[in-house]
Amino acid sequence: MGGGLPLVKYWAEKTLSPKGPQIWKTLMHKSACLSCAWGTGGQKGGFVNELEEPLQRCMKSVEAIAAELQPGLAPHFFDQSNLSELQHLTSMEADHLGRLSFPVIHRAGSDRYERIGWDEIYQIAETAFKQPAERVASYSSGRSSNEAAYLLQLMIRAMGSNNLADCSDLCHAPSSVSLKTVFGTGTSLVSLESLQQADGVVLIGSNAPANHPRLMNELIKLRDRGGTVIVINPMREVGLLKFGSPAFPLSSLMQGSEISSLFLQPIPGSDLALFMGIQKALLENDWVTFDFLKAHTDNWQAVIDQVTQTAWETITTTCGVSQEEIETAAQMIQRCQGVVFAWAMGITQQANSVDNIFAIANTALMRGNVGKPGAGMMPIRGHSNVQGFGSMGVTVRLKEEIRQALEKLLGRSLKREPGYDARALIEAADAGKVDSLLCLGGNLYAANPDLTQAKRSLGNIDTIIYLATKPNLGHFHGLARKNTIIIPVYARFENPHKTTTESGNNFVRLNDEGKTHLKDGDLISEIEFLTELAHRIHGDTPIDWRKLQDTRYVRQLIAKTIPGYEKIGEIDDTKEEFTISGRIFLEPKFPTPSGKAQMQLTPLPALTLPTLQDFGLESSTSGLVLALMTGRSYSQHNTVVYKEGDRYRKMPHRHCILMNPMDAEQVGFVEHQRVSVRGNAGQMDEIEIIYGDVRSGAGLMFYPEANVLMKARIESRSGTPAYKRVPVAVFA
Ligand SMILES: Nc1nc2c(c(=O)[nH]1)N[C@H]1C(S)=C(S)[C@@H](COP(=O)(O)OP(=O)(O)OC[C@H]3O[C@@H](n4cnc5c(=O)[nH]c(N)nc54)[C@H](O)[C@@H]3O)O[C@H]1N2
Ligand SMILES: Nc1nc2c(c(=O)[nH]1)N[C@H]1C(S)=C(S)[C@@H](COP(=O)(O)OP(=O)(O)OC[C@H]3O[C@@H](n4cnc5c(=O)[nH]c(N)nc54)[C@H](O)[C@@H]3O)O[C@H]1N2
Ligand code: SF4
Ligand SMILES: [Mo]
Repeated sequence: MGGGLPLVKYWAEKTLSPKGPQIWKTLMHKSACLSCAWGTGGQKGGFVNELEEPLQRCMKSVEAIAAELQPGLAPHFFDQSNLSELQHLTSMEADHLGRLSFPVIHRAGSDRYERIGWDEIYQIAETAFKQPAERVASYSSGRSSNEAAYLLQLMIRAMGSNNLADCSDLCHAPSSVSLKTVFGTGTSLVSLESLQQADGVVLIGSNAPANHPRLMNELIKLRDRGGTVIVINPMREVGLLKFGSPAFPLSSLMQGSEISSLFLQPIPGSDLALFMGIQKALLENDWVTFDFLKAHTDNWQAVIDQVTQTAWETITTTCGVSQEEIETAAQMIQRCQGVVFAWAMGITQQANSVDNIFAIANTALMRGNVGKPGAGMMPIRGHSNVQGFGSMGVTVRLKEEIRQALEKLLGRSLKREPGYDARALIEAADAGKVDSLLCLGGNLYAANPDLTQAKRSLGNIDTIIYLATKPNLGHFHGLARKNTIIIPVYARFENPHKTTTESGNNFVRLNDEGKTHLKDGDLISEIEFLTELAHRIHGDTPIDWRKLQDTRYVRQLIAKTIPGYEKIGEIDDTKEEFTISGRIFLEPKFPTPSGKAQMQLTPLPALTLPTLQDFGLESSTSGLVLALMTGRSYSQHNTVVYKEGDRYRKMPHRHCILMNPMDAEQVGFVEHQRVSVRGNAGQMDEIEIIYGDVRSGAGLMFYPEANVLMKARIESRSGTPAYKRVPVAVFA
């Protein structure tokens, strides 16, 4: 069971610790949870969701707050620690150093970071970002506010650059691309309210018990009202079978609530075939609602023909799930009045991710499960404000209407050529095409595949400026050629001004001002730094950047230029949090040129794996090749590890590979044996085998450590790496 007693114990431990009162205070602060994009918290108080339902904070929220409440780094920390020492730290050790509390610089040739004053920071930054526009770039991670995101893109675009790489490029970009193609909108079509009216959920490639715990409450409630949950995941995640939530104390203290009505375990990367199978079963049983297809979709006939022409055997051998199980899933979907299709990284971090989502959309449309209450397409977003970053224009795929509004604002035309996304940025830097990089949060180094390349690429950039709350591996390994500056910023609940964030359910929250516990620190707000830098680069016309230090004025610009965000202009007075207009679809009319959903053909993936010899190993080597899924443990937030082990998967530390026992024993391995794992970019040795309920042929390891292994394949339309099907050789 996921959640449950360990969870309650963790709550108690954390909140009764000496830091407890501070954690409680922060939990009660009127601001959105830092952790995931489910988006709990805000003006209604720390513990409610947007429907004012109580007890909506989870232990992930506590974990994230506790990490930001660490003491600051000691003033002489960097004088006493040289880089080679810092480069030996693990992710967890780096995070546990404490909060960044004064600005530092690493200069070429030095063996350490040293303190730097603000005047010099601005001088270096100003010179760096006055380089030719195509040679400057930014990268961002979705923890910062809408206001910071908006200012970042405005400043970079005003330079004439579109190089606005973002963590979403490594995450849900395929969802934005495919939803836009099919429905003319890039975000979830479902609100929380609408989810609560569904009687079916298909949860695909998501470990929600760990990464979006409050979504589990919705699944428990759905099961309680007699609804159906179909889970699709090559790994039988324990919390997807049963989950205990503190919002349901009885079930949590007893056995936990049953989550999945049906659990399907496809081969990693094969979900598209599974969904074509469900479509085939719907078709063969006469369950397709043709009236809906005719009235509300284009291209439906071609999609139906494609399904007819695809043989069952091709489908079942591609996905490794039996026809019988697929038919059961189709029947369950057919019996529901309204089904929400929700997905996360198991779907998006694939070489055919965009097609994957097309296949989910086709399935939903065949039963008319989009454009009505209680049904629809729901990407489960990552970082707490990652979706806000996209809305604010931090994207390489800027909406035409935003471009026009920004052009009016800036009084000049903006560049049309697309900029670098996260992968393109690394490739461009590797080729020596980038001089200056501003990182608004995140860990560009460790989030990327092929850490050797990431390090080399960042080392080709003259100046890198990191704005961050806590030290991470990127600060120590992602060093620029000349100057690397780390600027300590306030966390969301510490900012001296109000900010806003957008949840994955398209709900905008208002975050109150706060105070930091770092009394002797020399920190700055992201807004202050960005506006001051923009002022120095761009002057004060046509934009008075310094005036924008009052975030109320930023919100007014957002209201004028970002579609659906009109209400943000008055939020300071009304305090009214709101759902962005034009995002939730309760009728099957979509913002495409014809008003209909554009169904897409979905070619089946060819899922072959290389041989041991392809990895340069002798054929006599004892070992096997697996499709490795790399993702998060139960106690980490992205590249930041909070705790070494993963108790739910019984992995005691980070250097484990979870395997199917039959796979292991077939080649003579035993549990806890140490093996080597080799990908096409690198090798990890002394990796402990842990047995788990993962489907045969697949394995699971944790990122960021596993990112040394692969040069990931990149999906061409979204730019997102295939982190979830990495061919690796496992050998003794
Ligand atoms: N506590 C916590 N919360 C977080 C985060 C965190 O690190 N920690 N990160 C945030 C961010 S940025 C994101 S993007 C989300 C990530 O949330 P998730 O997407 O849930 O995270 P992952 O660990 O990447 O796990 C994805 C799941 O996909 C499954 N999977 C892998 N391959 C396949 C496949 O081929 N098909 C299917 N159907 N499933 C597959 C894996 O078994 C795993 O259960 O969480 C957000 N929330
Ligand atoms: N192999 C593999 N690789 C992956 C993934 C995977 O599943 N497998 N997942 C991918 C995904 S989905 C994502 S989203 C990326 C994550 O990539 P990133 O978003 O780049 O990385 P994070 O680890 O979330 O960044 C953490 C850092 O953000 C800083 N930070 C925290 N809060 C704030 C704030 O309020 N302001 C500022 N300025 N800084 C702050 C802290 O210093 C912290 O160390 O990784 C990707 N990489
Ligand atoms: S589900 Fe996500 S947003 Fe809600 S409390 Fe947990 S981590 Fe925070
Ligand atoms: Mo993400």
